[in-house]
Amino acid sequence: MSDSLRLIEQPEWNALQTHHRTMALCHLRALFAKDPHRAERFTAEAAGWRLDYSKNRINADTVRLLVNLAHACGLPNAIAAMFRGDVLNVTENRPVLHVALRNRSNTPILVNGRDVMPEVRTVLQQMNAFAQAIRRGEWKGHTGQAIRNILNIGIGGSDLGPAMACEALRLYADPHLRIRFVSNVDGAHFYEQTRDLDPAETLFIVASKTFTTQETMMNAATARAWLLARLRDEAAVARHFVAVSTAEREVIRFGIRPENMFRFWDWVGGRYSLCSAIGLPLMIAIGPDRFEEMLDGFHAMDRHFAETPFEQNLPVLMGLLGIWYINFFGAQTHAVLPYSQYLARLPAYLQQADMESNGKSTDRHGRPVAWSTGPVLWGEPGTNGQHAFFQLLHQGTVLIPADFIGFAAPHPDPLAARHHPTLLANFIAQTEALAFGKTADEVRAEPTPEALVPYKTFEGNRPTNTLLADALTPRTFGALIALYEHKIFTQGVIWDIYSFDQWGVQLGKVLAGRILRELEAEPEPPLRHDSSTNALIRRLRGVRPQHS
Ligand code: G6Q
Repeated sequence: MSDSLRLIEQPEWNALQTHHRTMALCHLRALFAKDPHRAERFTAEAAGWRLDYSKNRINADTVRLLVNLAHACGLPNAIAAMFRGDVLNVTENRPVLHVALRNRSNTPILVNGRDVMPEVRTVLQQMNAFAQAIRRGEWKGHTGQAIRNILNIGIGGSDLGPAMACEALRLYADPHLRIRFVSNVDGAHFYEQTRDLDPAETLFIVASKTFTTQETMMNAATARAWLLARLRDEAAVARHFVAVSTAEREVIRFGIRPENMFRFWDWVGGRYSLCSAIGLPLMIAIGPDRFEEMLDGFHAMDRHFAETPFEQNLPVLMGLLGIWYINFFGAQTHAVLPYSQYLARLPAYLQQADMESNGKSTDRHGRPVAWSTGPVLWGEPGTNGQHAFFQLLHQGTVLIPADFIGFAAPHPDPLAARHHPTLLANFIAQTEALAFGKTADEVRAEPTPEALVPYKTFEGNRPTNTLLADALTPRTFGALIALYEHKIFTQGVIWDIYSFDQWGVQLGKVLAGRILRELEAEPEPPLRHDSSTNALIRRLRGVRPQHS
């Protein structure tokens, strides 16, 4: 995009506005009736995934105009710049190179003229050796017992990815190992995650890029106290703590040996770090081979994103469809609905990936944006959501585009497999119902008393994407996460915002530091906040435990 023309001044944007006036009046019923090949026309495949986007309020012109916009906004150059290692995270002066973490080709990737691939491979080997030692029971705790419990202590990007992935790939995990996650600074989280564990067979992974994050450092200190209270020997720390970080000095200061530290680099953003050493709990759970299969899946989607024309490019298409609804239909939220219990944490993970990346209101020239950017992303696994919030999707007053994610193959357990046709029937039925609804005449013909007809009528015309893979494997899982990462990238480029910083989380952190001092200081210091904040601080100073 040229400096002089902002997004909404582009002729390609205006063309979409004009086109929207026509499309806003079209119903999906009519679009499907007109074109018997519509499903085929609007389906694309990559890296084990099939995206059917035919149940969207689009025609061939919509796709053409959206692709034109992507070109006008410089998406091809932006993709090339990311893979080249350019400094895309300008406000933090860093390249954005999560694609290097799963670069399975022999192509070098340069940061400041230096190939980062040898270091990436070295850390993967270090993780591999460590994961094998734990899985084989060779890594012993301080008292000589094998490790059975792994607790990851981290938050945000150092928690959500591995926590979501361990759940997603549970079927592939070693059932003898318990992998748990502690993130919240609420001490109840640590307490509940450890109360039934024996410290002698517990290993803590302290995962923090900066190794200064308040919550993580507090949980790590508590973990240390918990361990030493039972094992009563400082030397135990070396056998029960490892670190994943970029900050060696802080790691050593905590008492973790450098050889027990797994490194990553400042060019890996927290919410894009699952393929780095942040994935260590996952590698321990599923083993190095499965972890590498996951990296292969990520890489396959990376190549697809970098090399495929936009008309067949899954992340680009999904990004553009999001732009279509957010910027032209005024949608403010986007639902992600996996029809897989294993993907229960996917919406929470994508909430961070998407909302922390594209929840911005300043453009890349420091000006306020004059268009909507990232939506509220939310969701729950199907079929649970159907019995909860789907009412609003079907008959509410807001337009909510939704992604339905499903898998063809049944669960390998024969009893669980018997559920699969029912799961799939619901998966398919929902997108059909959302698109086509039910007319008043159809309701009347049921027959239905006239007074109830308006309540039982479904307008339809509610857009969905269907994402389908053969099975949830490490490979398809990796490809799915990369798909969403690149969708987010696509949208950030078009909205002309910096997707890889997160200044919006700073202010609250700074204020919390000040308020903590005010809560704990004796006597009460002068409070100079507003009257609400002052009153809350006074009310909560010196509160003691109340539970018996
Ligand atoms: C992610 C964010 C943020 C970060 C956490 C944890 O993109 O930067 O969620 O991951 O604040 O930070 P540390 O890893 O430094 O503890």
